[in-house]
Amino acid sequence: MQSFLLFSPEVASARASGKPIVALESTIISHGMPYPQNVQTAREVEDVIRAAGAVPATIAIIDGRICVGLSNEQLELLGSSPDAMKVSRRDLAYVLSQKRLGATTVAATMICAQLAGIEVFVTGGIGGVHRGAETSFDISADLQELAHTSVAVVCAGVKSILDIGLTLEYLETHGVPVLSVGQPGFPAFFTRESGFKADFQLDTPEEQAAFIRTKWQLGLAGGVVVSNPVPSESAMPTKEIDTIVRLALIEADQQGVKGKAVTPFLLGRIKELTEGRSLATNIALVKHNALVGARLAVALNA
Ligand code: PSU
Ligand code: MN
Repeated sequence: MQSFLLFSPEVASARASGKPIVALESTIISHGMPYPQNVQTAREVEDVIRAAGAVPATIAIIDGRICVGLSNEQLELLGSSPDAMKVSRRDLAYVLSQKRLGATTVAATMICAQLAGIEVFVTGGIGGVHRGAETSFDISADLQELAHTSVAVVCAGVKSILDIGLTLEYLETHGVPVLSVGQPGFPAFFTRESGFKADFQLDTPEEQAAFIRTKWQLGLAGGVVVSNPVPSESAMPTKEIDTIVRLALIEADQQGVKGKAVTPFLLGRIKELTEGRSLATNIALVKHNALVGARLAVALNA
């Protein structure tokens, strides 16, 4: 599997000199934001990580290789190609063997990060248990990956397109700890509060690093969710986002959207229905997560 990895010069040199590295996913670029803001944001997020003393490694599947660290041209290709496939655990072998262009989800990015020896991964929101999962069985593969793969995932919680309570129950069943930063509450992506609490509030990178190290030293494999709320000034009004999410869910149901298309459909409709205002929130929270993730990677490296 190691032979599939292709490191960018920047990431290769960080590995050689033992610098802290932060993985970034690419589905957020290809399926999460419109072009060209997606490419611009990807670059700015990488710069936030560099400024905080770590090295960014954006991960994607290109030409039969798992690329760890992307050039400007590769980011541009990924962000502007409508045929980039959304790649989760199930899809990795297909995209690699067929040499297709693939954007990695949280689950696939965790797999690739672990292969590359990267312990911290920054994203916007993770997948989870969908509303109505008791009949649809729609539970994101991200949650099973968190159960097994030893990577810390910094996110702004999960969107209320999901059943947040059931998502947290699922994580508890699989022994995945959910940390929060700066508040006891588990955030809901666009808003700072979901109405649910995280398991443990750990505010400093040193405390977070000590927790994560201890978990893995105990032989307790699997991920850790580090939930970091969107900065107050960029949060969306709860009422507005609730109304829009309800509308988007009804449309998905009426149009019979199924399987891996569900999450991108809902994300896309939210963007349209908020007339782009959700995009500003999305960009702000990813950058804030990048800062928290970079500091965590530095602390883990110390
Ligand atoms: N949730 C978000 N933004 C995203 C995603 C989820 O708020 O961009 C993307 C991530 O790549 C995540 C994937 O891993 O969607 C989950 O898709 P699914 O629900 O099909 O597992
Ligand atoms: Mn799904």
